[in-house]
Amino acid sequence: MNDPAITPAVTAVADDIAEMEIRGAAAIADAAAAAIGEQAQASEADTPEEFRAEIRAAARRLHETRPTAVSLPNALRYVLQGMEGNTVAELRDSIVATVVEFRRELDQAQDNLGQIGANRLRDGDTIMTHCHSTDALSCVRHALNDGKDISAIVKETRPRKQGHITARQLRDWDVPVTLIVDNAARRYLNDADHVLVGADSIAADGSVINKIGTSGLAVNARERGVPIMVAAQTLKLHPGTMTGHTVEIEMRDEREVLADAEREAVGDVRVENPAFDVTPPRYVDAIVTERGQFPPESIVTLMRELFGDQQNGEPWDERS
Ligand code: RI2
Repeated sequence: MNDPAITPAVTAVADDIAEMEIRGAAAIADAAAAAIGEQAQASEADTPEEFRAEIRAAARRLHETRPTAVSLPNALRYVLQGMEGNTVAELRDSIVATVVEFRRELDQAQDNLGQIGANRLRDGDTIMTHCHSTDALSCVRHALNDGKDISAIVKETRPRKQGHITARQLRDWDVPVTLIVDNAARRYLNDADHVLVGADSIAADGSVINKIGTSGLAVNARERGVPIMVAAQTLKLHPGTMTGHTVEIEMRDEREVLADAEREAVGDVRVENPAFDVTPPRYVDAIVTERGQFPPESIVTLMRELFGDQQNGEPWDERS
């Protein structure tokens, strides 16, 4: 049998995720789910078997792009588990409907967690942010809607400077923003009432896997007595960690760290560029989800409820 046909739309989305043209754990999940929907609609499969094989191949292609944000496999699993029917038309319709439902739930979850997170913020508070997280910003948006004045100290977030996206968004909402380089974070923690970050994955023990630099920020914040709040919808909970697996930390290209001219000037050194790090649960005060807020040590209870204890392979695995 020939390799299953993957549509150009799926390939384009996969490339955009790998290159971080599409980035952020929720955005990646949303784009991947939508791409499976496009695959379903564009499929020219003649048989249900052929159609299923195409969908599985498209999911594998999307899955292999970035390894750390579990929202990606969680989204793909959601959509593929919604695939049902005995004909190509039925299978297609079920996928398209599941993608619509997935997006609705994603938006709803972000909105709900935003309200829960906003309740932790008081009028006049200053937050310190790291990277750009739509879940974290949802908390700020709700606090503003509730009439609270919020100010922000925004970390630049080397090497890709996603802090600029956060700064722009907050300014659009008329939030006073102070942009700082990452190295200045400890100094400015004196002025912060909360550290507010997102997450790419949450492990069963409550560890938070987020943009590189989060763990150092959390340790410093704890030392200064500044509470650390992680905004993460349940799509970020990593079911594999319940069965003892660890979360793979993505290592990205050295060209994100050194431009070509800088590379030459620096000479023959090894450059490492991890995209994420792991913040142990003892440095996190609350994980805010759409299902409520949890001390990190109790997140496993929610994970068991949502995923059960067992994982039996993935719906995109090749079958004989
Ligand atoms: P939302 C980002 O990763 C950041 O680590 C951010 O905290 C996280 O995704 C969650 O983003 P990257 O894609 O889902 O910039 O909250 O490497 O938008």
